[in-house]
Amino acid sequence: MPKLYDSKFSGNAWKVRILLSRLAIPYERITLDLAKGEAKEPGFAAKSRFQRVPALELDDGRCIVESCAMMLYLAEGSDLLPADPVARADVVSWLFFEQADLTKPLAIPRFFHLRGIAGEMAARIAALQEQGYPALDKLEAWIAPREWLSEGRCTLADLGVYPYVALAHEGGYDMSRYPGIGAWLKRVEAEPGWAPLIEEGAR
Ligand SMILES: N[C@@H](CCC(=O)N[C@@H](CS)C(=O)NCC(=O)O)C(=O)O
Repeated sequence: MPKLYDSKFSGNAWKVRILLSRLAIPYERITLDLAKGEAKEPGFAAKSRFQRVPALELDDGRCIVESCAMMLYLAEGSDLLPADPVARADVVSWLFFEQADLTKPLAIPRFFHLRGIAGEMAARIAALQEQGYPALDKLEAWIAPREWLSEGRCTLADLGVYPYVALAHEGGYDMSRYPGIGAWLKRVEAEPGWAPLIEEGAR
């Protein structure tokens, strides 16, 4: 059974957990405490070369790092990742957009809020939001007249872009500006296998 190394608040790990659940793949979940520096410990660093979660350890001991690489590996052969090269490239383009344009501007302000240091980091948050809002504007322009990001159905594109957009409000983003995104988030949440970031009852 594969092992998924994650952390409680990681949107990148949430992405992979939603996919594992959607594909009904059993796995062992190992949750690290990043605040205690557990991602930097030598045992974990030997598995995850960038010393970050998520990391997916396969039965033969090989480890896949980078959430989108895990998604591509796990979704191979499923209807979430088209076989046609052009359709596949379109789906994958959203994973690149998420990593290049969305993740940091959305995740870092959230991290400052979660750590209770948003006040002292206000200038940094404002600078990140200057990058994040234009990316969200592009996402809104694309999704508002559509139901799904690619292929006219739920694909890896939607599952990959979803987590940090769904969490953006925790970083102080005003998501009321984006009704199209709001409707799309609800569609993703109604998909089979979707699970909340923190399961009900978990502490
Ligand atoms: N591009 C990477 C980003 C992974 C990442 O930034 N992980 C964060 C948590 S979401 C982490 O492990 N940080 C290490 C630390 O805080 O010590 C991915 O998509 O997997």
